[in-house]
Amino acid sequence: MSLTVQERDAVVNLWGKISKSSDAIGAEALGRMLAVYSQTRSYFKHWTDLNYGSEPVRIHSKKIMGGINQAVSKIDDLKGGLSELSLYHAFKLKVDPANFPLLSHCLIVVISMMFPKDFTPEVHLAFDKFLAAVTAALSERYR
Ligand code: HNI
Repeated sequence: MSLTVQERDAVVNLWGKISKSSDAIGAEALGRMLAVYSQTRSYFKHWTDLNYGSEPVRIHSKKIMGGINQAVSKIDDLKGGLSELSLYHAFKLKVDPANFPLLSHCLIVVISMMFPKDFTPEVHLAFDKFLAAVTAALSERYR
């Protein structure tokens, strides 16, 4: 499910506009994932506070958004670009890849709320496809 040239450009263009807010986007999205899909909390039991707005959530969300930033910069080779991160989630963290779409969904919700003018239906579609490709790339090294 590869992105068309127009979709690719729409993602890169959106990211150019919103990435300066990536700390805020990430903290909101991760906080929501942990609140709404509470089964995801099981991977973060070692944190002192998993609640929305907490320090560990804010710190970790920066790492996740670093991963999204890396994905945008490797948009033409997501499988190669995210290979190490996929291996890490598969064999070190043992995160069930069924969780990746849950975070993707929270990211879509938060970006659409924070950037309603930029998040047109076309951009929404392109970004959704991009996150599905990120999920596929992150799931690639599980086997
Ligand atoms: Ni994920 C660590 C990126 C989804 C559970 N994760 C990271 C790191 C990055 C990252 C980057 C830090 C790596 C390092 O330290 O070298 N994670 C991403 C991205 C996505 C994602 C880009 C999806 C778009 N991770 C998820 C999901 C879960 C998840 C959906 C579980 C529900 N990730 C983890 C855990 C860690 C982690 C657990 C280690 C956290 C810690 O504090 O030890």
